Amino acid sequence: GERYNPRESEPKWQKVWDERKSFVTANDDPREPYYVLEMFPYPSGRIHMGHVRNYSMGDVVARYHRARGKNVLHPMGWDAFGLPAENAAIERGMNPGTWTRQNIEAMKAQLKSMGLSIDWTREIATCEPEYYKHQQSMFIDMMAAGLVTRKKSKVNWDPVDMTVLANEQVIDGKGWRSGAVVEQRELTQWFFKISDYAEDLLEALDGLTEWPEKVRIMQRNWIGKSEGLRLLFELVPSAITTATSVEVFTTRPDTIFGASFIALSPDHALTAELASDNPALAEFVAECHRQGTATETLEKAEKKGVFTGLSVKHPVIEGATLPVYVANFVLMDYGTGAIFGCPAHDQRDLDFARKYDLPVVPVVLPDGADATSFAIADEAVTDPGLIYNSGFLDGLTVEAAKKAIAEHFAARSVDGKPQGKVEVNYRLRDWGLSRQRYWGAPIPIIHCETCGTIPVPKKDLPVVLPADVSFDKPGNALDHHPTWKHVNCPQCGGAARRETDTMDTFVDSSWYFARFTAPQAETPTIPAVANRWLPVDQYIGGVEHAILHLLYSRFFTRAMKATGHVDLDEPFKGLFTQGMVTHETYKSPTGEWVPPTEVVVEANGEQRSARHITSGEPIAIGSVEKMSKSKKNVVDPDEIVASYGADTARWFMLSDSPPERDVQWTEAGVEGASRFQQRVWRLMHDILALNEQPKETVASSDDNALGLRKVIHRAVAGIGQDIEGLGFNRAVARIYELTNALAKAKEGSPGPAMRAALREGIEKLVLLINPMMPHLAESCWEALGKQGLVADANWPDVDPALLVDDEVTLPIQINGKRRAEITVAKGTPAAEVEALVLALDAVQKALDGKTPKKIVVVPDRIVNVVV
Ligand code: ANZ
Ligand code: ZN
Repeated sequence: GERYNPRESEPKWQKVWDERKSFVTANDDPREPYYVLEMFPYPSGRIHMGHVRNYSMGDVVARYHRARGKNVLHPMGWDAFGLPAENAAIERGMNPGTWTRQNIEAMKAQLKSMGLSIDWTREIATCEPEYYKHQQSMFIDMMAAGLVTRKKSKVNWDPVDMTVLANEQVIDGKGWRSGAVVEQRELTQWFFKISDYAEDLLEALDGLTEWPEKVRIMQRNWIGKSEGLRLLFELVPSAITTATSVEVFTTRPDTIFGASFIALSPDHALTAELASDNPALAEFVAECHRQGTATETLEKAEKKGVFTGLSVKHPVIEGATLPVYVANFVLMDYGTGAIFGCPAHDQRDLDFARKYDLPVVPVVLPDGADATSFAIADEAVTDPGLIYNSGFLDGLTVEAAKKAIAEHFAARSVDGKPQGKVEVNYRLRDWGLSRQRYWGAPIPIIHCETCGTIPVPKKDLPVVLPADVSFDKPGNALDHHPTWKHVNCPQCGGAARRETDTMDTFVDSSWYFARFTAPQAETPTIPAVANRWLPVDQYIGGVEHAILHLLYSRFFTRAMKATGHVDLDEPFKGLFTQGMVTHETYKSPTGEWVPPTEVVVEANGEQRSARHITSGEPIAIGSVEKMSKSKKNVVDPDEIVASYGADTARWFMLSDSPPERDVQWTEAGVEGASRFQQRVWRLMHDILALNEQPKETVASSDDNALGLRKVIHRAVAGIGQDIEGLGFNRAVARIYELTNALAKAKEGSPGPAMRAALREGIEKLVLLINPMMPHLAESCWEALGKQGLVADANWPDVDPALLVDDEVTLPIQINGKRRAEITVAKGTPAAEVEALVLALDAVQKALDGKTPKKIVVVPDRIVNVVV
């Protein structure tokens, strides 16, 4: 028969789906809504294999639920603002918008060639005024609702990209894009008050039962709730300050008897006061500022400090004092910006104490340790245990001691205030959204000398980015624009200035899922429509977004609720984070990375060797790594689609590994997928040639046909369950099994019942492969002479009677020893079983011509033969 030709059929079906608007979704469709969404791509220029994997999974879910009769929303758009466009524009002397829109066109064509069931009429690009206009309008609403503030703050400044970075964009003290060492600067910035929602965002994690546990843990840690004590230490009077006390925040007040020093942040008010008269301290503070604010930097840096000359009274040891230091590891924007150090039970404090020769007194005795010999070496001990060396706390557990000491300090006072106060702290900071860059949504604010900071009136929205910008000078091109920022104040009419900061691109992606529900609406959302679609039933994307994007979206949804744009808290009901696509790496004799397209790999048994495709020089096969441009181990989706077709690429992406794990792209794997496609096509033709129609029932006397029907129905039920549980690789495995069963049953000359079962099987198989290989499925469907498109067909029905396992295997014992077994229909009468057993070869042999004394058949259980 003829080979299946994906190059011909794939574009053909894509055109048919387009023309028939097969995947256009109506908001007023009465069927049950189902919203599946993959994280929208950044329009970098080309799609990569990670996208192919992500969108293949989403498409299986979308097509499956369509087939299940749901009204499926499966949209796509572009996360189109951001630095790379600006950098590319600078390099190429192009406007970032032109670059971005070209990329969108190219990538859209690539996505279309994958045959995804996307409603393209809902496409949005966050860089278009039609989109960011609504974002600006919501910013103004959020401002009115008290969810936006402007404050001076220390920011991470990327000296190469000349922009502020969020803490999360600072990796190992360096800018995530530029790699430049990040500095600290003080700037007036716009913030969303995400910290107002810290407790709610934390508590609601428990309800997100369809999220991966690891993502919930990451968010929990990011929010970083800690319950502790604010504790006042009385300063020993000194000529160098008028201050009388220092307040610290601690989560371990139970370790107070082990305290050996106090440390202030370099940014603490008292530090500043002391530094004005203390050059050594001033120099240390300056050094800390050069070090950067990123948490990671601080954690890795050597713990250092300077003694201030001050000391405090020990709050529980009569007559003792503790020295006060300024230390580089104490942050100003957490707790009170001051700590007490207990070196025995905190690693930072221990490192510090060893450096400055401070006492190390253990006060928690780990379970099983001996009080007389227990000592601290290089590692602080954080294991649970009982308090000792601690006066009235001795013998208590850590938890009990925390309570007891909190009560103790609550009852005492320093400076006329309670000495101790229980307090909850969150690590989560407000979300700084200001970016000093051109390619982002303008923050809709006007600064007037007389009236202050005024939101742009909604009738004047959008505040459109000017297209005529130049990137000659580093920094913000909006700021350099000759006219754009000069406006009249909407309030007094006087000369005023536009805000030139633009919004962090994470703002754009924090609500796009809501905009998809009514992408052309005059308002940010149509609340009734958004509420009907949201939350997204299944969201799929990379785990790299586990914290930022997902947390911001959760906050933004709450903010949209507070401002009346939606009526829900949680945007994503189901979340799935997929693994990465990996590939072997290759290196030339000179140590350069070589792309897979230039390598020929030969296998000789276990031994594999590689050479260069043209030069023939030996190539070293390296480790399997995430596909990346830097290691050149990338495979271009376009090339794969051109040579094997989209269905093959999709099938392979889904088949080889569980979706949460990494999948290794191999030539052999792709070829296997391609062969399977041909196999289905041939099988379909072979069965078609049998020229039989499926039948609803089959006589139970036709065991083989009945057996095949059971295999078919079990496959249908199992594959449905697998897809619902996102076990795509298991679904694929079952499809292979079913295909094998059909191919086997077709051998010989099947009778009419079997032919009917085969026809039923192939028709169902086509429906089952449709979510993964939709083009092949349409071609088969057409060849089988079925009405309409398989894209519109229902998921195959399962006959529950065929799922019942109605056979039993009975062990056969001869004189008490198990000699054989027999499989019969459940409930087969004893006499019938007896006859079948006696006819068995194994039984005949064991009897050796004798007649059995007795045969006992326990129906459906066991057969005993006594000779
Ligand atoms: C004394 C102590 C003893 C502490 C001990 C820990 C262990 P979490 O749990 O992450 O909230 N800390 C408080 N404010 C700080 C700041 N601004 N910069 C740096 N460190 C600060 O951490 C709370 C603990 O971190 C607090 O409890 C404090 O050290 C320190 F055996 O107090 B602890
Ligand atoms: Zn004014």
